[in-house]
Amino acid sequence: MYEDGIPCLWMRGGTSKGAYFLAGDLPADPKERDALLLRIMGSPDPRQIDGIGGADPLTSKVAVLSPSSRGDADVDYLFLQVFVDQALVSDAQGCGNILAGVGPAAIERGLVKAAGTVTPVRIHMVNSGEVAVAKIETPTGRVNYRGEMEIAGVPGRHAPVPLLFENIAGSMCGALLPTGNEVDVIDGVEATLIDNGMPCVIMRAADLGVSGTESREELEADRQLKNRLEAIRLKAGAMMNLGDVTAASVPKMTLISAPRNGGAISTRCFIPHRVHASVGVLAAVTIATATRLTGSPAAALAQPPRDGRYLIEHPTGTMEVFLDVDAAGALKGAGTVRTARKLFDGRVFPS
Ligand code: NQM
Repeated sequence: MYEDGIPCLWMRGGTSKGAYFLAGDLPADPKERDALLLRIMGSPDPRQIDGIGGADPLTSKVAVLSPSSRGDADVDYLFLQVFVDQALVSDAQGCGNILAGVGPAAIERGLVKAAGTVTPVRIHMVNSGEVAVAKIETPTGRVNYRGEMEIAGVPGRHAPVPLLFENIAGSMCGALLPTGNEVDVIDGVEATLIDNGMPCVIMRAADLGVSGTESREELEADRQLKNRLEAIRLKAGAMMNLGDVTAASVPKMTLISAPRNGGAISTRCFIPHRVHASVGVLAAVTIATATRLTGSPAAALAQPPRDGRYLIEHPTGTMEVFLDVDAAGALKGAGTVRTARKLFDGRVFPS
């Protein structure tokens, strides 16, 4: 089977890279589909040498696109995290970086027609059931990837892809604060268990014995820290209505400290076992949201936003997110700007 390969678009979305498929080109049965994706990516293997995955969770991602099942969206987007060194594929989270490539991919594949200079694409994020709007430059009726937008963690400049989110609070956990508390104490560590688009556990880096300025490599080498975080994560997962998260890529374990480069807050994010090279889009929105909760450890460390804009500091720079808050202080929506690039369009051959 699959002697002729499977149509596959390999794209960078924000600071991630992944394989974009049409649902109709993959098996309908999720078990069969996941087994196939593991073979395509080359997992489980820390080097993913026999597959197209990049040996990093940020480059071992899949977007499955289909015509939208809903009247209020143009395209359905199911995100799947293919673990690198375990035979696991998880749909327990969305991905705001891979989302940046969904609008372009939907236009490339004819699921959405380019309409004018900028084509708004309404994307149903199947993982959470919410809709995001991406604005894609289509000046000549085709996607334009070239431009002047620079994002931290990606060399060069590209066309901007603005992303807007609505109603993402409680996307995977049922409520913004699934425990009902702004702060809980797990294994003696104060933590905000929060989901404004991404389930996150937000803790002071200092409470875990680190400064929060360490590099990705330094933190990943700290076995004691990783064991402590995993023990907290397993407890937090159950408290966040996520059940047993042993095999899930959520919640994201986020260490925060005071900003150092003029931003709102500094972050180091375990996703959940490797450290993010920057920060996830929906994770950044969720972290910004936590800074608004007076009981959260994030509030005391954070600097106030400028015009609703929060600069989230991360290991390779900053990500700007915007929170739309009404006069009563209620969150209405969120947004950010990413870029995306079509890298390769072809057929992939599973082993
Ligand atoms: O939070 C990685 C990424 C993500 C997730 C991760 C993301 C988001 O690609 O929206 O984008 O946290 O596993 O940056």
